[in-house]
Amino acid sequence: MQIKTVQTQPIEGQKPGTSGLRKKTKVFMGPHYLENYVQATFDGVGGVEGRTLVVGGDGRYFNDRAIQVILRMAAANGAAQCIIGQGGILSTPAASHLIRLRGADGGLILSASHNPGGPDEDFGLKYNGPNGGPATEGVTDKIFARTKVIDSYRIMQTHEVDLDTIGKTQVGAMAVEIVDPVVDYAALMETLFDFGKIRALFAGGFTMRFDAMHAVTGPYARAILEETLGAPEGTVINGIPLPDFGGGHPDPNPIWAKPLMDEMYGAGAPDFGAASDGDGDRNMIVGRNAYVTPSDSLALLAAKAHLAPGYKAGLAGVARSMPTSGAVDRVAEKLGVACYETPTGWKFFGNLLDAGKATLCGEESAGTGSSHVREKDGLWAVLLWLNILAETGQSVSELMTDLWSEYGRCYYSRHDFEDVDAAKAEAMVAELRAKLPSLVGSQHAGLTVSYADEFSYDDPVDGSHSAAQGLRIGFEGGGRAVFRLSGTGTVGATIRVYLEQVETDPTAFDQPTAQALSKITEAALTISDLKRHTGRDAPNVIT
Ligand code: VG1
Ligand code: CO
Repeated sequence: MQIKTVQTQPIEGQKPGTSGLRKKTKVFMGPHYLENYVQATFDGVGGVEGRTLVVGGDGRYFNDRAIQVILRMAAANGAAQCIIGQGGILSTPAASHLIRLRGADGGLILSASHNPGGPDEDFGLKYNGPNGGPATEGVTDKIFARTKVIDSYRIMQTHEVDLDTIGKTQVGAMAVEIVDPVVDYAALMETLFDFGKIRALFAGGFTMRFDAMHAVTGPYARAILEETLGAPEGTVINGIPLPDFGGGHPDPNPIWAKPLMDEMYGAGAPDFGAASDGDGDRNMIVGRNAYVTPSDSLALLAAKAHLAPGYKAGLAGVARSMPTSGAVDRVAEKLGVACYETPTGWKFFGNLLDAGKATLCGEESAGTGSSHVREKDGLWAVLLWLNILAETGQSVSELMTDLWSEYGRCYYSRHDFEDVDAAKAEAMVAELRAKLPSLVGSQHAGLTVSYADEFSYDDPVDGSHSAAQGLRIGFEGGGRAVFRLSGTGTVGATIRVYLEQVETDPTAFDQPTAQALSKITEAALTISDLKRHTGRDAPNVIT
């Protein structure tokens, strides 16, 4: 067993985005690419000598081989121990929990989340810190700085580790422990929710469909929903993680989880439907004939979390990403707790959770989570919903109608323009940024602009400043349009346009979303001149 120092050169484009580094799988598999980034990560976090790391991924193509490389590099860099999910599997929230539970110094999570997987699709790698959360901006800046100057990496030349057998082994002097990926996570869930009540709900004939989308949540959902809570076998569909996710996008929204949507809106629909994404940190919630927008789901969970044992003392505060609708703000106001607005990406919630300023956090992109880990958590959200359904005896649509009657309905939609020429997307943003000050008071599609600004964030805990986090345009009457460029794509640029309109008249709660948002949509497209810049008439995906 020999430690080898391999000469390398900086490789372009290793800049972590919203959630770690994401690239085409073949780019990651290219000469020195993965190795460079892993060494830059180790260097960027101050070295891993004597440290304990958690390692696991969503099971996508290249997951297992990349883990072998990471293990040999961790050993060569002097790490004391690596804890790995059996088969190389760990959902993002389970990895976050394991880091915290075992007091590890950090972890490497292999995933490109909702991006498709396979040799011609996407791969990703992110570093999480000792609190179990995604590396902060400060840490990712250091990692990125290393990628630009790196000239060598260290790797041990040794045998492969058997990732499939639970137990302890060694790579050189480094201890390796293969653990069951589900057990610790399931035990945590049992401390938060009333499993007895949920079990009784299923025993009483309540029906559910959980679409794991051939991704990492399958084993977790089967163990918890079917084996522990007694939901009938077949409740979980697409429950075996596949390297290419069955050829789909493991993105839990009405577009990519269409079969589930069809079932929930068809004859004989179950009482409750849910789906999760590639790495298990997102969730989609849908009742019988009742899709719940992620922003509304966050509001409902905030309003009712006290019904679950883990949250019976109430919430310290809530937090949402800036583009997420203001529905949760209204709930927080009534609860008398603080509501924080952060940039997109879970890394910004970590400090608020660590400092005890927030208990629940969420994003419009179907991420919801709490202080139990430092990542968003798909199955956790589903279990909190189940606990609320069991306690109230109400249906999903009844719960939502009650929420809207009390707080108003925030109509919400996100329009994604994918694979736009990056220069054109940047030009659109630059032009819009320049004209923001002149927009106030102007009229578009019959709506008057009440404010227009660029969102930036001052972290209330560590004082760090994050600039240029999205352009916001508010309209008189409570409407809002937000523009930002995605930081998770691997091809060209994706322009996200977020549209929102609050409706407080209960007789207008049954409008189709597109209709309720038609004026805001028109105003957003006119103001940004999106078509002239990009040549696009319509978004690729509307959620
Ligand atoms: C997207 C979502 C964002 C989420 C991020 C990572 O980022 O909009 O809300 O935090 O994905 O989620 P972007 O930059 O493409 O808009 V996941 O499930 O990848 O870890
Ligand atoms: Co994800």
